[in-house]
Amino acid sequence: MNDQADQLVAAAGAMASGERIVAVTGAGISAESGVPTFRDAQTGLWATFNPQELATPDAFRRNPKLVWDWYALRAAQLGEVQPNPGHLALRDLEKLFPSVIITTQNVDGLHQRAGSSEVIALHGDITRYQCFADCQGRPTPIDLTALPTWDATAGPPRCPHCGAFVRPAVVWFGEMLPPGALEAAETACRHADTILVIGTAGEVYPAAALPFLNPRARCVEINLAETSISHRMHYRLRGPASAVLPQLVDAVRRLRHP
Ligand code: BJW
Ligand code: ZN
Repeated sequence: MNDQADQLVAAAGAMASGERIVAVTGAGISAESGVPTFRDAQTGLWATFNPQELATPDAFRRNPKLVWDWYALRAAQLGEVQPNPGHLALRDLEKLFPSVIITTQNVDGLHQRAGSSEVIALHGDITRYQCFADCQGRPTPIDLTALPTWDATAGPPRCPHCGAFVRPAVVWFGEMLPPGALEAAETACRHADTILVIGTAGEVYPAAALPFLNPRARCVEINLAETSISHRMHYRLRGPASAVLPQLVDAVRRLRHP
């Protein structure tokens, strides 16, 4: 058996002996649905911009139209993509374990669309909007479809309550995570027997710290490549999440329901 096959069997064995699974997912799980990863999201017109410099409140303040257009393009692209076998394999884990909680950094909604029932969206939702000024308490949701049409060449629409710009309901660098989301994710990890760390570079905090809150949990990384947190994993499975996750879930199924 090669090393990868050994790791898969060992990871499946560790998962099968527990009851509570948490997945910490990142952009890599949606890559094969056709959603560019965060660091690969710069193609065409956007190739000259650093995504880390677009995903900040300062960038929006400096150039609201630039940041708005980047998000509008990405939100429009989501209309054309579907959950992939990786998302579906995570959903299928719910048939094998009493508790499966997905904590995702992704803003694409693909876990929810795949049918996973407990999804904690740590970095928000790119298809929702809110007032940049948080004028009616934090955050003020805004239904874009209920706004009067606006001149998109001039930038984002304005909040109907206070006139500030409307922004996507995502979490930018330097901002707090949605109320309760981090606490819920930390609690899930503290109770987990196995934590699957899937398709994330492990460089953005506090999400990158979640797998290590619980020294009792077994951590399984699924990624195309080594990451900043690979060395802290108990098992490392290399390959595309859309292929590796179905293999892992099949192996666990055979152990739980022989
Ligand atoms: C595949 C694959 C395939 C590809 N199969 N794998 C502690 C230390 C240092 C700094 C900080 C710290 N705590 C907080 C900070 C500051 C900051 C931070 O982390 N900075 C770092 C750069 C160091 N964090 C924050 O500001 C956070 N807020 C916060 O902490 O609030 C409290 C606070 C506030 C103020 C002051 C002090 C404290 C908020 C972070 C918000 C991140 N937001 C973004 C944008 C969301 C909206 C959008 O999408 O535009 O979230 S940034 C971006 O990174 C996005 C992603 O969710 C996130 C993570 O990216 P991810 O998922 O890892 O994607 P990639 O592209 O980086 O990697 C893809 C991976 O997939 C790679 O490994 C590939 O190999 C792999 N892959 N194809 C399997 N098919
Ligand atoms: Zn407002």
